[in-house]
Amino acid sequence: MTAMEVGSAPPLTERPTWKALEEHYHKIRHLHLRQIFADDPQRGTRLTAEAAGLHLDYSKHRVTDETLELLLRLADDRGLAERIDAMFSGQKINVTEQRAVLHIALRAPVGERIVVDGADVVPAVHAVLDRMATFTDAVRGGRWKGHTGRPIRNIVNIGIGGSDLGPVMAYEALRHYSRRDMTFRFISNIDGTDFVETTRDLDPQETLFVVCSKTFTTLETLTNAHTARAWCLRALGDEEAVRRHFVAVSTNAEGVAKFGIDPANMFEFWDWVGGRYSMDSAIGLSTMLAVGPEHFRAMLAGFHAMDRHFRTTPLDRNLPVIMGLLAVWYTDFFGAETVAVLPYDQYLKRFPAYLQQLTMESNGKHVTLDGARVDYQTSPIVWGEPGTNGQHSFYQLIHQGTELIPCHFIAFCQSLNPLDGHHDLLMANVFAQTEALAFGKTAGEVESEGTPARLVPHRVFEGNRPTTTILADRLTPEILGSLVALYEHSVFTQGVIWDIDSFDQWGVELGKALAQRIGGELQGDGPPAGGHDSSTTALMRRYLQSRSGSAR
Ligand code: G6Q
Repeated sequence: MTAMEVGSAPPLTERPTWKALEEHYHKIRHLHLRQIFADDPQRGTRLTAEAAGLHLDYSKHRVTDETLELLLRLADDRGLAERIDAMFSGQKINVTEQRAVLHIALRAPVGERIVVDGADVVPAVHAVLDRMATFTDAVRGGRWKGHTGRPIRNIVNIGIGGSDLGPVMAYEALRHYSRRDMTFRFISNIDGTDFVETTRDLDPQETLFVVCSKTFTTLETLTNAHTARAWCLRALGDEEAVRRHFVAVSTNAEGVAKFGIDPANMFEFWDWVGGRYSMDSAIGLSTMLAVGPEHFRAMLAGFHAMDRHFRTTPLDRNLPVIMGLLAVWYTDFFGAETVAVLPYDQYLKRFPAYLQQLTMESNGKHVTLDGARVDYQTSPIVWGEPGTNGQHSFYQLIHQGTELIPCHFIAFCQSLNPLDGHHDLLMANVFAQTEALAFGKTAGEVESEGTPARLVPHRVFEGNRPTTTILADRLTPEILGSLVALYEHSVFTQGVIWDIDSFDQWGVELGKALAQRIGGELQGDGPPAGGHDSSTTALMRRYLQSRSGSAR
């Protein structure tokens, strides 16, 4: 089924497959996980799946076999298998921008053929990877020298959104594998504090800036890059220094040259890579500089293993499909508004922030592919923090609040830092939390512990809180790749069900345009131009007064 055919078919909520799920939801919405587990002693092993080094336990979900069957029928009805093929074969499934969506080509092995507009893109992907590796080896080997002949010790990535969140997350996730005698930093915010605090203790002679911008027009990134240039030239005093201290990652060679970066020092990617899907393109240069080409390629192999699984495995055993369908189930039938992502690994501390963009920028959409207003909820809000820290703050609401919050627990059986006793205790918390969330504690159980009657209601846990557990042996570069690809494809699955374009981001574009206009007014001499509402005008005036020192 093509995108257009899906778009012109009956709207989602009028389809028999959707109606069947609605009816089924009303039948099982009060069914408790205590009952579901009691009815099927094998459930904990039956509702699991494995792929690309990841073990998915989805048994603690408020689903029966019938629910899963109905969700899979919905996926068939939406043409999911055909849409997966359409993505992998380079069709222009980003319909509003008329672009192919081929982050999967970034991790395709040599010899695979993926054709866009008549040309196989895989050789170009590998040519860039090879250039990145050569450059990385030169920097890490001390052969790439700064302007004064000193080796590079500090890498500063300048980028924002998709050109920042992936690199930051990947660097933190793979810090264990990174060069400890080098410093890796990230500047994204236009707030000058970000630049000043990030560069405060760095020596410009030993610092290399990697300016990452797909368009090379983004205000924050260009402003920070200009500031970095001035910072560098102030210390090194010679325009020539830019060649040794700046490289760019972009699709816009002209913009890069205009900025003054030698196009020979530019690493290319392509318009068929979305910003939030670009951490495995040249946008990952800082990651490669941190962990080396071999680990970077291992990460790509992990991505690819999950891609293969997603493309070839029947939908009922397909990890991203199962996760995507469960997200739809809670979002649209239970009315759950958020999903908590809870990595029990300190190295994944930026993973929830990365997933916020991946999920919410992709599926936070209000119209279908053909422009009709949806009458159902699209993307859930994603949030989270690493465990066990979150347990001492917001888990209270997940356990006993009035919101239903499906949670993803992500954990590794082997620690990369095995301190005596720590890891068993960390994992004990994973298992204890998912058990408590599912099964809760009844009033009878609370009473039998000798709790005074007036406290019983306060100490009851209703349970029936759904969780997904994702386990892997160790956090390796391969596993990070599989994990990210798992979420990428789960997001795609949800977008297919909702019939939306998961690959555009008009909301982001709006912000870029608005700030340009007001920025111009604030930097002009006179009072703000008219045309704003009274609140915005008053706020701008208040700001200008304070800035000129006349505010009381
Ligand atoms: C990602 C979005 C957005 C983008 C940034 C940076 O999918 O498009 O987050 O990555 O706005 O854009 P540039 O890379 O073009 O600077």
